[in-house]
Amino acid sequence: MKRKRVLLIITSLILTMSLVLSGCGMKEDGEEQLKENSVTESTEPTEDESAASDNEEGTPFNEHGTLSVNVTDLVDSGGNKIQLKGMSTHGLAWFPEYVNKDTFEWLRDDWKANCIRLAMYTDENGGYCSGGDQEQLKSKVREGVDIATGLGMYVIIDWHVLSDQDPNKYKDQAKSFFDEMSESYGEQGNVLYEICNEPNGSATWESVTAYANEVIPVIRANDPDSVILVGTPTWSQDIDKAAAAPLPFDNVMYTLHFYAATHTDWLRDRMEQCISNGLPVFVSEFGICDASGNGSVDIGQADQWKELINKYNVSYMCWNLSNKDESSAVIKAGCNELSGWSDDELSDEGKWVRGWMRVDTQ
Ligand code: IDC
Repeated sequence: MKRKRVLLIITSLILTMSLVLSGCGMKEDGEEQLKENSVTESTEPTEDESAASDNEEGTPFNEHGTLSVNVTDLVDSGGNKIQLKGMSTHGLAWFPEYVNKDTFEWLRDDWKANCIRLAMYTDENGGYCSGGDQEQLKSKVREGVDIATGLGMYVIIDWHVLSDQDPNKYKDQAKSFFDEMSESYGEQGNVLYEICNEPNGSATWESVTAYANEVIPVIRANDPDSVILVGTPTWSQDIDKAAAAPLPFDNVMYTLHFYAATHTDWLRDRMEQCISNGLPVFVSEFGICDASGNGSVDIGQADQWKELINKYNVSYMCWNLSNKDESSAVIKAGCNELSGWSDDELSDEGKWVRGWMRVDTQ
């Protein structure tokens, strides 16, 4: 009897232990499974999640997700029209200090900007192709993209062609630059690429087309559906040339730039005409002073631009985020604050454009 009881106890002990052990085994497997899943989730975020990962609810990207172009409209992931609005930096080589979290966050929260344009000059002094430190400039661009991404804002990487006139001049550098950038940000839905700021001088729509036909496929290989902005001849005023011979790619918009004290009815008429003819237009740069970026502002003309731009829900980015002593700088010369500007610290253009962005929030 005694032996039997001991045997029974031993058998039940063995049974219990094996059950416990197999239970542990199952649990471990289960845990492994969970871990595997979470690793898979975090290494392969969907396009929308990747930029939203560290931004709070209610940020522009969190609300609108990945953008695309629907005929003339920029639309969000739900297919609703969206108007991007915000500030363009001055040249990143000249005013790098404004690429910081406090500045972008202030623009987002106080000005109600949802987008930042990072202007990287190509040919001016310190430009990417004219003696600038390329690694430093690229890391500035990356810093700007990362800050905007963390804040849930859209961001435009602008290859700022100006004195080089024809974008073909530095086409090879543009191709490797955009290859690198789109390889890094191909998974992010908040990054837009502007492949040439303002073709001018000898650049024709044919030469811009030839350039775009080489640069856009480089971006598309890494980032098949991001929105790409293309500058038009005569400092991005000849959108009518683009309307007559648009590029053979999806999710492309054509840029129109204006300076209100110089460009008036005739350019507004052109914009309206082109949009009515089906051209997707994006105002990736404007000022309310004259085309030199200086001189006095023209509020009357600026108001007419604003009305037209809002009528067609066109996106608008203001030139420029700096305290340079010129009227297109939105911060007064002498004010060295990087955020939290009072009205007194803003230029006339700064006050006017902040008012526009804040009133027409979406
Ligand atoms: C201007 C800057 C000025 C700088 C100059 C360099 O405001 O501080 O010295 O570039 O050439 C544009 C250009 C933009 C110009 C701006 C005003 O895209 O780079 O910035 N402008 O001239 N197109 C029309 C006007």
